[in-house]
Amino acid sequence: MGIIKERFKLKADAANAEIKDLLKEHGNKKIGEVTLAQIYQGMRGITGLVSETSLLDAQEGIRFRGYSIPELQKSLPTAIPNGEPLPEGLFYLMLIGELPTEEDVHHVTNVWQRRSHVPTHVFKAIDALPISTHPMTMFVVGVMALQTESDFAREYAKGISKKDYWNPTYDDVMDLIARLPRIAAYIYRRKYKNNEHIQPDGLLDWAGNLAHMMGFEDESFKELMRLYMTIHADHEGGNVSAHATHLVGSALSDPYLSYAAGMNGLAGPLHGLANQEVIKWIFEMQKELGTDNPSKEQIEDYVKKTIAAGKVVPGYGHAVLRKTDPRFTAQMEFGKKHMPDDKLVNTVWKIYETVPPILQSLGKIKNPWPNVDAHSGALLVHYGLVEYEFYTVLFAVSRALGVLANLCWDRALGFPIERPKSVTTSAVKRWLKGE
Ligand code: AMX
Repeated sequence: MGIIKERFKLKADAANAEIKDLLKEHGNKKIGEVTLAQIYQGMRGITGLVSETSLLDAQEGIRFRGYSIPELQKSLPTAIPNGEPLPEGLFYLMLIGELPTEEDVHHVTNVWQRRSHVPTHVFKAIDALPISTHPMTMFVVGVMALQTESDFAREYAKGISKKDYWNPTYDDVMDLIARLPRIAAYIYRRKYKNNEHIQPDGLLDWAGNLAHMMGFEDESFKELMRLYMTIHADHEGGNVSAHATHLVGSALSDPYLSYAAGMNGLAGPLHGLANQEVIKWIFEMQKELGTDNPSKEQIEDYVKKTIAAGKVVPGYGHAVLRKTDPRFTAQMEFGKKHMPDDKLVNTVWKIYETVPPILQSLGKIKNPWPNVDAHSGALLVHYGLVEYEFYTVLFAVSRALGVLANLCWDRALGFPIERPKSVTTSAVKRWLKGE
């Protein structure tokens, strides 16, 4: 058994015993109340899931196993001195629950390198789609084609004990994460770079290799990919992509099926697709105003026009967060360090100064502050990654780290099939009448 798998098993056994005791003693304690409004309004505020990898505080933002993004930037191993964290380290932290050493992180890099071979039929499945297909559709089709490789599905068909579900799940998770950069880069080069592909570099880390295979050799772009893959990885359990992966996994669908389901959710404009929507919205604003350097007043007018047209301002607002997203701030810091004079990046910062008071003045928006998607596109455009329909694929590669580390825990903790109760409005009316 590999060393990380062995450590995970030890941690999972200890957690299982702890949770058993916890439920024995406190299983009947009430954790909250549910109002009628909540069940009609997206279950907002209802605690109904366990997700060990990260926790979101409405004011402070995300913490991964207790560590904030700035803390991780200080304590996770990097590829270059004083560089951005390696996402391999974040995955280790989410899976094992402890900060990794340099050696642990190199080990994860090596394991993913070894497992990264993508079978030919996956590329053929992607090639069967018209070139106009959205990159997220190509991506999910690629993941689904890869499902032929599932250890879990094979072992389950043979007849595996419940106690051992975690084991082939872990192997599928490591294989799938290892192969995603190749699939993503293949889609990028097929759609935008004349179908001319770049072979992986066996000496590079996971995110560095993704940049390389996409055709970006600039060291600071590789650093951006390391940061991007780290900050987009997880946002506790209730967001659409994490919840959908967990839900489908609860039916014992294997990690490929579960992750594909989650990524279909990430492809929605209110979730992961918002990163492409932000840049599209800024490009449209620039076109309409006839300038690539709009003033605050011009931005203000454009924002008001967007809202008056019944549309949302992409990149702003959040279902849980109530302050500026620390993932936005981390990208802003990266911008200040690497491209302080970039016009588009400066426009993003001007939008940040303009939008919150306007949204606040509407009186109905719970969070007028920017989320992760408000910034990411402008950094990518700076390096020449202008094909914004591709942005959600990068988000998806990163999100694999969180939702799949979670899936390992779901199977190791023996979580059952998820099946909340639903009601009809007629049933609600009868209940209100006391019938
Ligand atoms: N622009 C304009 N209106 C907005 C808005 C925005 N950015 N954010 C929220 N609102 C509106 C809602 O549409 C809603 O209007 P309604 O009552 O007329 O239907 C009202 O304000 C109250 O919404 P809320 O409770 O504050 O937000 P929510 O929890 O229902 O939705 C979210 C959260 C993210 C879907 C929403 O803020 C939004 O649509 N934002 C823009 C899209 C976006 O950036 N999504 C990415 C989120 C992060 C991610 O998942 N990657």
